[in-house]
Amino acid sequence: MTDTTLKATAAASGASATERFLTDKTGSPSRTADTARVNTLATAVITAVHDVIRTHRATYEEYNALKSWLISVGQDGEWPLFLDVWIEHVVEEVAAADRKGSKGTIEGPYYVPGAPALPGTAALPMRDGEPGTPLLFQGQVTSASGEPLPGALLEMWQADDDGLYAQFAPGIPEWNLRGTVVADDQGGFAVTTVQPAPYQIPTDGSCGRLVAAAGWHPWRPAHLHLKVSAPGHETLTTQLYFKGGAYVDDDVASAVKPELVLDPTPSAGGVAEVTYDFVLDKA
Ligand code: MBD
Ligand code: FE
Repeated sequence: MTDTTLKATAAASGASATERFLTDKTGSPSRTADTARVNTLATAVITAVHDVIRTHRATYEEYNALKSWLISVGQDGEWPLFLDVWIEHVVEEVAAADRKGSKGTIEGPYYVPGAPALPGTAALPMRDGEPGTPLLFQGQVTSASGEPLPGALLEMWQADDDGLYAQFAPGIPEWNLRGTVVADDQGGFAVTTVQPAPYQIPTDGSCGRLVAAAGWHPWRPAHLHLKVSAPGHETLTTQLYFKGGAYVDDDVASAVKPELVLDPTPSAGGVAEVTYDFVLDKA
């Protein structure tokens, strides 16, 4: 660990993720909600739960365990984590069914808008001696019809070599390993960063308790997060993984796709290099 005195806790990262969601993503659901649609979805969810109870002959003890666990998820601020780990991948699958350009995947709970702007060739903000294997990540952003997209934005965020995210774990500079890269006049980018470590769901909160109680594991494979955007095009939310890395074939969040796995080549000076191009659908 880079810092042994500060520990990431479920309650602290959960509170930050909940606050972040409430700030960025809560529109006015009541203004846009369609009664028939709410009826359809809410009835279907409730009926699915009834079916589970009947099929598995769930007991009062289990009902009360569920009730207390659901209460603790809220108390720990872990609704964003729970939903993004175990539910979001299916929402993304349905939303992206007709996409023709690059594959996307889930956003997860740790995106923060407004990361510092950087030129197309740049290093992500990092500490002196930032631990981890240096990585040169380069490529080009084009439209589905093949035209370069000059000035496309690549918002990037990632965990550090301890698997921790700035703004969701203590003791890390605010924008560490977070940046908004502005592609060059050919849509090109060449970003220097470090390879992230796998991410472990906090073990001291309600999601960690579920994982332990069910005999699952709490890990996501190492990944880079990106939102790639350009005027007139659909924003691509994606993640990139590392071939052969731990948990690439067993992501707790089910968010790996074969098209999203990088295979960097070691090159001079211990820097791993990889090229990955993005294709954006027209809006
Ligand atoms: C992460 O870093 C993440 O990307 C997801 C999807 C869920 C939890 C933590
Ligand atoms: Fe992540």
